[in-house]
Amino acid sequence: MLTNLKEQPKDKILGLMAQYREDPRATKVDLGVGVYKNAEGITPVMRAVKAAERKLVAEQETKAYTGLAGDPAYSSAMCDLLLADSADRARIAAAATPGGTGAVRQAFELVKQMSPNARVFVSDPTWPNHVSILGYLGIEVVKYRYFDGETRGVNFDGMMEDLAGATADDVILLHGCCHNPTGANLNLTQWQSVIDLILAKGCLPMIDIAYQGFGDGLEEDAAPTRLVASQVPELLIAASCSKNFGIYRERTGLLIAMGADAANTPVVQGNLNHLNRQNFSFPPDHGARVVTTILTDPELKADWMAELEETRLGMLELRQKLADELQRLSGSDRFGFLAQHRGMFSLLGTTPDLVEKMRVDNAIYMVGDSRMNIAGLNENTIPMLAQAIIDAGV
Ligand code: PLP
Ligand code: TYF
Repeated sequence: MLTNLKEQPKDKILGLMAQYREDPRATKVDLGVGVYKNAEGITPVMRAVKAAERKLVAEQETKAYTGLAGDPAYSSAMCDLLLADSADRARIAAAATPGGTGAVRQAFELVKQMSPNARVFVSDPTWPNHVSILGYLGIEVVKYRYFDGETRGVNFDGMMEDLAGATADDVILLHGCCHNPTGANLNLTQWQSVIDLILAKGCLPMIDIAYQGFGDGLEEDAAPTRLVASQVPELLIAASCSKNFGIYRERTGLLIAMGADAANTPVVQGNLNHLNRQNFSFPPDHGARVVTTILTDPELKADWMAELEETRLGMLELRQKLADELQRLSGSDRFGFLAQHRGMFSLLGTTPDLVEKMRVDNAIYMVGDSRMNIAGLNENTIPMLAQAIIDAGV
């Protein structure tokens, strides 16, 4: 039976990681997978995470199963972090998931149950796993214009024109902050226009938020999500703790489903529990417990926020330095968008051929669509990258 299996398409981002590892050149620069790295190229365990883990080792009395939705204290702490007081908690159901990917997957499965004919509108481009999981589940994908190849900002008029095609059966998927892969984001006025469109069409918004705290700050990055939550009747949110807590391999995510009527919340919650049970029974607990420990302890929380803020400011500085160096080398402002983008990524907006040329000639590894992980840079590699970009003729 196993011989019936066909080869599956590989994840290009993960493939690039393997290619990088095999490159013997000492000067190689990894701008591929979306993992934060400090100036030494290390992905550290955050101080507050270490402290929370020590506390758990000392105090945790059981590792017996949690509930199907995970520990309610985790959902509650995460809703505080994400939503603050923007939404009526009585209308909210939530379940812990294996990472943000798990939340995305469970959300799409829920969509299939709720609206069998739903199409999911995704930005062009978007995180490849969105399209891949939707395809796997047999859900129709509609791409909406998003990235403006000229300005490297958002093509907002194009986006709104395309979103106008959504019906009450459909879902509009939005990146809460720090758009992956482009780094280009809507401002709050534009978010309000999207909300008005959603209300007019009666479609369901879904927000994928995987980088809260990596863009303009913890509160600022949550502002669009809160704006949406405070105005729409129904909302799905897939949240990830992988990046902002640096607990990638612990697989810590949360699916939030907000309904119009609090009386229906138990049914929604029951469906989230049911979906977890069908796929894996109980969600991973360790990462969720670490997050809960941090968010409910004022000292740990303050330390986590301080380290996250350092991380965020470090990435902003790298952005600015790269933009400055490119301005110096090119004698033009055409790379200024790098300093405007937010989060871990920027889409350079060049061809796969030039991306490949920079890999071959300069050992620079960016994703084929020209996405760069800004956190992969440091003082030494910024001039190398800038020169390679100019030499390649970008
Ligand atoms: N959504 C987006 C847009 C992402 O970039 C990521 C990346 O890691 C995720 C979701 C999910 O992350 P994870 O499953 O590692 O928590
Ligand atoms: O986009 C990224 O690089 C991150 C990490 O299948 C990632 O979101 C990449 C590929 C993948 C899962 C996560």
